[in-house]
Amino acid sequence: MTDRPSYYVTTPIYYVNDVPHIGHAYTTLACDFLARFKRLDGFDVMFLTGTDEHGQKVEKSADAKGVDPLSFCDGVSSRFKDLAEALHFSNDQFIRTTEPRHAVSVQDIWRRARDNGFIYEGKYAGWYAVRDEAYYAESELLTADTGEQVAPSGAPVEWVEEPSYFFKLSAFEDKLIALYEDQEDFVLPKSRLNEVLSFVRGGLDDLSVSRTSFNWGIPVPDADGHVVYVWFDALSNYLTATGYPDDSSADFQKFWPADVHIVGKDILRFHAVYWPAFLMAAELDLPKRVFAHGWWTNEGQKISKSLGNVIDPFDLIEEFSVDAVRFFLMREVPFGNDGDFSRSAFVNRVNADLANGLGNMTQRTLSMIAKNCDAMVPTAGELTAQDNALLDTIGVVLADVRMHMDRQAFHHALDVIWKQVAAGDVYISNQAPWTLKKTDPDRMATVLYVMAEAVRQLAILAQPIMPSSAALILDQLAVSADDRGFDKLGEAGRLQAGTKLPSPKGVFPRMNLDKE
Ligand code: ME8
Repeated sequence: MTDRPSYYVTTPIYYVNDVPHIGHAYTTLACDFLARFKRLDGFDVMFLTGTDEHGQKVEKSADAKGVDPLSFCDGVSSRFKDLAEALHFSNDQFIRTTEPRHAVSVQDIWRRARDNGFIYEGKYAGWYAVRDEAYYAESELLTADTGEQVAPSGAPVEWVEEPSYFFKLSAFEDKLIALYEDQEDFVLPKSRLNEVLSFVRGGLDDLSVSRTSFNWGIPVPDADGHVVYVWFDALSNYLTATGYPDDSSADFQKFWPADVHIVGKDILRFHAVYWPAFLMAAELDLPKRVFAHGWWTNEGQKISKSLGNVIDPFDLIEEFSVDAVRFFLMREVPFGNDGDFSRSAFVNRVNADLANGLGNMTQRTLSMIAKNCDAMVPTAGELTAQDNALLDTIGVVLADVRMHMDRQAFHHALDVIWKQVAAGDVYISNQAPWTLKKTDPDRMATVLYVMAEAVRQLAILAQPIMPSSAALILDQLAVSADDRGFDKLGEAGRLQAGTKLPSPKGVFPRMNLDKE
């Protein structure tokens, strides 16, 4: 047992009606960035992702392919696992809602809510959008260009009438408002709280939480013919993965309640309204935060299969590199805002910050050391004010980076680190070790030592966003695997003069705008 603090971060579980695209990669990447950061910062982390496999949408997709739902789910779910591998995601678990342990968990939450008086039998008559797996009130519907009534998301709706169990959502209006008021930062970014509040203040109708017109789902306990509504089923995954309902489970005790559910803005209502209400009904602790990020478009257009402009993350990784893709997605757009993917923005960003930025700084430092210092960490003489200024500021940026990571302001965290890359660039240009080589070799050695130290610390800080490239840099500085945690920033992990270094290799190649 460790007494390290714990941190639990989750992605949405993705529907298996469609293969993974850049949007799914984005959310999981954000969680991976955070999980890796927390691990290096001394936390015991649980990072969960997975697939959402029940419901009418998945059943219809399987039917359309002429396969049984489970075989269909097996196929698509494994593509999401491949994506996790391709993007070097460090998830501790990959949950599938078709796993037997999940049915046990969902049924347990259901029974608790029911036994507390929050679930009752009735009949649903109203609008349903299969694409969103969501019920809509008549007043929420919009009229499409075709004249048809559609959901606010644009999804087609159908009229549904069936026997159903209802969840007494209406009983939670005041409790939810109190939650948003008391638990500051329950919803981030702050700007998104308004839409949640206005939805709740507008009055909450009871929610239909079982379906009887199809059977691809988890059976409702003690109610023949009913399957649990897919969102009640899906949201419960966050508990299942901790070992719930076994409340003696070490993971449940350590990791529940979750620190943050990171989701796209499209599913904020489910996470910030329904989920806390279900948990309150079952008398379970509430997650500490829901962060809703923005939406990616492709060269200005909505990403959709019908427009044929889906960005395939596997293609991007193949053409560029995993770390370039990871870096671009987190660095380019403030986390929380919408973003546009464009090839030119990608290439410009990666060339500026990686090839010319950290890459160039690393390359210059290591190749000068290889040529002029017997391929060993050089011996530093007395440090000047400029030397100390560079090392001291890099040594303390962690506090700022941590503050931004704790609020999921990932772009700010990267900005803080890349400001130090820029400071390193200014330092090396001012000190011009290539000139000192002839005039003052001892001073050159000191400058190169300071640069190597700067690169070491920046690479340690870059590990969560670019694990492979940062490892390649740290390998070239002969930093051992045990010396790569954040506790080794600053003085604690200083490079030792005389340490033999391997031959330097380029880490970030320049990218071309035109396709080869
Ligand atoms: O909603 N830009 O699954 P889903 C940014 N199964 N993010 C995007 C995106 C885009 N263009 N497209 C998709 C579901 N996403 C439910 C979740 S959780 C208990 C159940 C990301 O497959 C974003 O995170 O439709 C969004 O919320 C999620 O994929 C929707 O995935």
